Amino acid sequence: MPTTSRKKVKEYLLEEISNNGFAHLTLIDPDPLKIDISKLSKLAEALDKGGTSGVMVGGSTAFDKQFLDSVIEEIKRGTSKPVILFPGNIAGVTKKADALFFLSPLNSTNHYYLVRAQAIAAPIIKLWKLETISLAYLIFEPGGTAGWVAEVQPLPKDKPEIAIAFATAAELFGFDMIYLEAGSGAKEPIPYQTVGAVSRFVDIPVIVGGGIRSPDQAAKMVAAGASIIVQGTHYEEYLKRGDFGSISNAMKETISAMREAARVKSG
Ligand code: 1GP
Repeated sequence: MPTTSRKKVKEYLLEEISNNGFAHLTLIDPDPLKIDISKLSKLAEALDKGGTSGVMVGGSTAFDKQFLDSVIEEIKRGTSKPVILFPGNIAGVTKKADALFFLSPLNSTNHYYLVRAQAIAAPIIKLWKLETISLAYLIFEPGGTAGWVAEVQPLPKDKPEIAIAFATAAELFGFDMIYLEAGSGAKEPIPYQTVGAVSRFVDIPVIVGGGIRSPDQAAKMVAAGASIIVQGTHYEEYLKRGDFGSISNAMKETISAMREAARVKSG
């Protein structure tokens, strides 16, 4: 979908949230060691059919720019939903995407990850006129690969007051959205109570990801107040089996469980 003929991505996501009570994003890690590029357009088609709202592309260890561009091209062959970059470093930035989560891991202890990498990339992102959605990225214990790479002091999962403090600081700084991250492939997602406590306190959309596998977990995140649910590993596992029909069906089940949770919540 050409960027000129469609709504801006942030506006589109906010509309999804206001119309359905949530949005769903699927994360694809553009790491040549993890992804079979020949399957990506079919994967994107299956995810689209299943009802995901868009595709995020990014990872902590990806650095092959040419491969990143090809990943985006292949995804776009399969879906017209927006492709949003989710960079772990400057190598994760390209103008081929529709938008970019301009993110800072606020609980990092390293200036490079907090703001210097973003500063290096910012002027070119602006010249490209690539849409940016500013994102406070809060990484919870145990931190996973993202937490290790970005040198974070992971937020405790069972201390909502600390998560609320960081999330509120993000809101007052003017970030567009907050991402509560349990780490890709986490055994357990962030506790629903913590997601609920943060979502009730802040007035900007809360994204939740990491370890969300079942429709029930996704639905409970929506019930707790999350606005956007991110899933990656769950669909990567189907992809390894080349089972595209199951990907669509699993996504449909997830979306319908989330819809029901949103209906109950608003009713
Ligand atoms: C990782 O939160 C995302 O940044 C997605 O996590 O791979 O566990 O779904 P999963």
